[in-house]
Amino acid sequence: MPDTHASLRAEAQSLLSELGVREAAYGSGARQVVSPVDGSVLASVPMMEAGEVGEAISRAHEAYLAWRLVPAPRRGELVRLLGDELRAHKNALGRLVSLEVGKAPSEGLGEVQEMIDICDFAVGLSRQLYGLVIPSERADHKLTEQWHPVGVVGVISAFNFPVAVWSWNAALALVCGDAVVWKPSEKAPLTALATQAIFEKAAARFGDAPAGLSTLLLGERGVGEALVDDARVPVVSATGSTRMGRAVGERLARRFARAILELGGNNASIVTPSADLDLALRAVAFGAMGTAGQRCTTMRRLIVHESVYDTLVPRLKRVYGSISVGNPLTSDALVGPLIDGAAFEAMQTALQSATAVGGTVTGGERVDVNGDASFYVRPALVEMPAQTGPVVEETFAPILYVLKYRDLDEAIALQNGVPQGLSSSIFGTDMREIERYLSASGSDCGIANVNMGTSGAEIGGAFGGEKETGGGRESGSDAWKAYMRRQTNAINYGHSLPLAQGVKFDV
Ligand code: UN1
Repeated sequence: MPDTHASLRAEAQSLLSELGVREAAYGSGARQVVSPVDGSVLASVPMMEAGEVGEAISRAHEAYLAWRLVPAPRRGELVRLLGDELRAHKNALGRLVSLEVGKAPSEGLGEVQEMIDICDFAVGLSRQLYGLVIPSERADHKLTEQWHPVGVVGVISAFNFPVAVWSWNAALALVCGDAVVWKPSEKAPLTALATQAIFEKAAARFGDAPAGLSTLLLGERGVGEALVDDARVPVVSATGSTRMGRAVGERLARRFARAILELGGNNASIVTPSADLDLALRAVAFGAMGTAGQRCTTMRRLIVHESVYDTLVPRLKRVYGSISVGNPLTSDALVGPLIDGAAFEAMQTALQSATAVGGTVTGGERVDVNGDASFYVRPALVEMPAQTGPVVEETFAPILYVLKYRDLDEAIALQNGVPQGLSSSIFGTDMREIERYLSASGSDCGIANVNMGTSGAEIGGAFGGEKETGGGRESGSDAWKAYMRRQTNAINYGHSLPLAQGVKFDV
C-alpha cells in the first residue's frame, strides 16, 4: 500500500514552497498540523508566545501611521496586486485549503475565488470611500462627514474558511488605510502562512508598502487574547463560535474597542406549499451537506409545510442515503471529512440528544474512508416532533433537523425561535408569502434568501447576522465603514459666530 501520509505531507510542503513560504515556518515547530483527509501530519509550525504579540502590534501600528497617508486609490493598487497574485496562485492555494481542512477541490478553489472577488470589490471601493455634505442650519456654514483610517485591525478566523475570511477583512482594511494583524485558527496555520507569503509578493511588487502592514500571529488562545486586549487595536473582527465571540466581545467592550463578530448560525429554510420541490431538493442538499456541514451558513433546520412534507422528505432521505462521502483529494465525493475527532463526538452527542427528545435519525454514522485517524460521516437527517434539545444549538457537523408546519406564521416563529440569527431562506412562488417572509415581521436573520439555500453568499452583500451571531457585517455593501473612523466637520466660512439651536452667548 502506498504511504498516503507521506505523500500528503510531501504535497503540502511542495505547495508551501511553491507559494513562497520559507521552510523554517513549517519544517519544525511545536505544533503539528494534521490533515483531516487522512490524519497525516502535514507540517510542524512554530507557535508564538503571547508576550511577543506586543512587538508585532508595534510594527503594525508603525505601518498604519505611514499607510494612512497614502492616497486611498494608491492603497487600492496594493489590493489589486494581491488579487493578481491570488489569481496566479489560485490552484496551489485552493489545493492547500483542501489538504489542510478537507474541502472538496471546487470548494477549495471557490474559497480562493472569494478572495479574488473581494480584492476586486475593494479596489473599486478605494475610489469610493465617500463622505457626506449635510445642510447646515447656520448661514455661511458647511457640515460634512468624512472617513479616516482607524488603525490596526485584528482578524481572528476559523478553520472552515481559513483564508477567505481574512481576505474579506484585510482587503477592506487595507484600502481603508489600516494595518492588519491576523490570528488564524490553530487548525489551519499552513494556508495562513501561504496567504501571508502571497501578500508579501504583492507588497514587493507594489514597492513601498510599509513593513508590518499585514502580520500573521500563529499561536494559541493567549496570543488571540493579547491581540484583543491591546489598546493600539481599535477594531477586532472575529469569526467562530458564540462562546469565543462572547469572550472577545466582552474584552473589547471593556476597552471600548469595536467588535465585528460573525459567530454561530442555526440557519433554517422554509419550504412552502408553492415551492418548486426539485429546486428545493438540490438547494437543501448543498446547503445542509456541502462542506460536510461546516459552514457558518450551513442549513441546519428545514421547516416543511405539511402539504409537501410527505413528497419532499422521503426524496431527501434517499439523497442522504446515496450522497457520496469520501476522500476529497482522490475522488469526486461531495462530502469530505469533519475537521477532527472532537467534531465527530459533538455530532454523535447531538444525535443522541435528538433521539432522546423524540427525533428520528437517518444517517449520521461514521464511514471508514481512510482509517481511524480521520473522521468521515454520512450526513444525518433528523425528523423532529418539536424544536427542542439540540435543534436550538449549532453543532458544526452535517445534521439537518426537519420540522413540519401548518401556516406561515408558525414557520416564521420556528425559524426565528433560536438564539442565532445568521442566514435563512424560503422556497416558494407565492409572492405574498415570500414578501411577508422578507418583511419586518419575517425572517430575523442578517441574510434571508429566496429559492436558494442559506449558504454560499456572494461577497457583494454585507455578511453577518443578528442575536448570538454577533451583529457584525463583513465583506460587501457598506461594511467598509467598520474599518474606518467617522469624523463630523462643521466649518464656518463667515464672519460671525451663530450658535446652533439659536443659543445666545454674547461676551
Ligand atoms: C463561514 O462559514 O464562516 O456564505 C462563511 C457562505 C460563504 C461564507 C461562509 N461565502 O457560505
